Amino acid sequence: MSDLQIADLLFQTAKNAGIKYDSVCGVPYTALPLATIICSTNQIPMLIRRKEAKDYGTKRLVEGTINPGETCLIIEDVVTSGSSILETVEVLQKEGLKITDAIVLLDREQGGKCKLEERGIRLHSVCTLSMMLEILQQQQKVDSKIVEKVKKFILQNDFKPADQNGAAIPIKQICKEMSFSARARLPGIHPIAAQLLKLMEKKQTNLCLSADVTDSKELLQLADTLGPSICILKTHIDILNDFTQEVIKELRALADQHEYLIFEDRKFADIGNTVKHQYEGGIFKIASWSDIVNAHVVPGSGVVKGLKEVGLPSQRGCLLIAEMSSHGSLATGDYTKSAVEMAEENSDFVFGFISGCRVSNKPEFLHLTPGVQMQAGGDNLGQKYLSPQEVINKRGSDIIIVGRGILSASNRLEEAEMYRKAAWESYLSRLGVCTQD
Ligand code: 5BU
Repeated sequence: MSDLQIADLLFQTAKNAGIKYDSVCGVPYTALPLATIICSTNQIPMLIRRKEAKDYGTKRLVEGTINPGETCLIIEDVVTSGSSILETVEVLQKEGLKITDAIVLLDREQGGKCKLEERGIRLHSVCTLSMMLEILQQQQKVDSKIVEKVKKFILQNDFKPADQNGAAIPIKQICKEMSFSARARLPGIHPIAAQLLKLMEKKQTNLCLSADVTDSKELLQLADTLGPSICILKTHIDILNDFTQEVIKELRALADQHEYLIFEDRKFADIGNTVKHQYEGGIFKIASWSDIVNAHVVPGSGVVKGLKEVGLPSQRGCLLIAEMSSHGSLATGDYTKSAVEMAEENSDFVFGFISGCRVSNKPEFLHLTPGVQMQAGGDNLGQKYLSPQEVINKRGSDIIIVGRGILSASNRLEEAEMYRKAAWESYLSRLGVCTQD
């Protein structure tokens, strides 16, 4: 394969991942010609990192036009532990540049991806060692014994350099995935997602209360008592018998006091122009007080575009309904896939999903799951329940949404605390030993 073809593969990988960048820098030295081809073919400004500063003239470590605040894409041929990419990243960051992504031809799966993610850099590879192995096996270029040996090697050597005691640990054990606070620091993360992830870590809660009560006094009392235990208070504002904007004012003040977000579970599902009015106006004026809203994807992307026109200027966030908890739900398969695609195309406004399990592996998207009770089962109107452990630990969701499981208890606070602890412990156990951050 020629350098031209490799450069094109790298460029296309960045394009497919939807990465936005202003310049490109190749990690010296092997990736320099690749970065050069990418930049000259596509008319992108190029930066060159010198490994040694010149001892005459400008003494610059980076050549090219540096505009602090701009984003530079890193290009590399092969990544092992990620150290050489990080060396280049540090030099560029010192110059005031932002680094959000790196593209490599081959990820040898020896800790690089995790190490970079910890520093807020996403690694995209054209190929991984495992993929290469599979191709070679399919083409019968290697026998199965070698395949097994290499697979074992990858598993054993996907190392993070060392733990606190200096001992190397297989990466798969210690870094199954990122912590909430590490995700909050991901470059380009939606501000609502960042705020939410931070407060979740601070309050140690991934519990969303579904405050499905019809009396505003009861709603406010719930918000005040359970506020410290929750990360989100979910409302159905149109079920209140005595709604006034005064209630909203008090609800908002409690949200700020107890540091949780408000999520009006409005499930918008009309054409863009209509949902825009529903979101902004009417008696509820949802956009003026609800940090988060959600939408069905059944109308197509117009629904998100309409909501975005209202929500984006005031930094609101949206969740797409990728799956539903109810029996016989039609939100499955290709429908769910389309929801994920729509979220990716609108990630300036959409920061996650309502779903029964993790539907996207992008750590910047949050997953919220309704239909949760300690005891599995359901109600007599089609609701289906899973336990917090099942939802968070096994299905990889981030936040449990609980309504009647808490509301029907004689001591709601005690019950909420039980759900909070169960969901939080499931999250910690999902992280494995990667609880340091
Ligand atoms: P429950 O009392 O825990 O069953 O309440 C669940 C809440 O979540 C309730 O407000 C529903 O409207 C909401 N919900 C749901 O149950 N299932 C879904 O798929 C979606 C929302 Br979307």
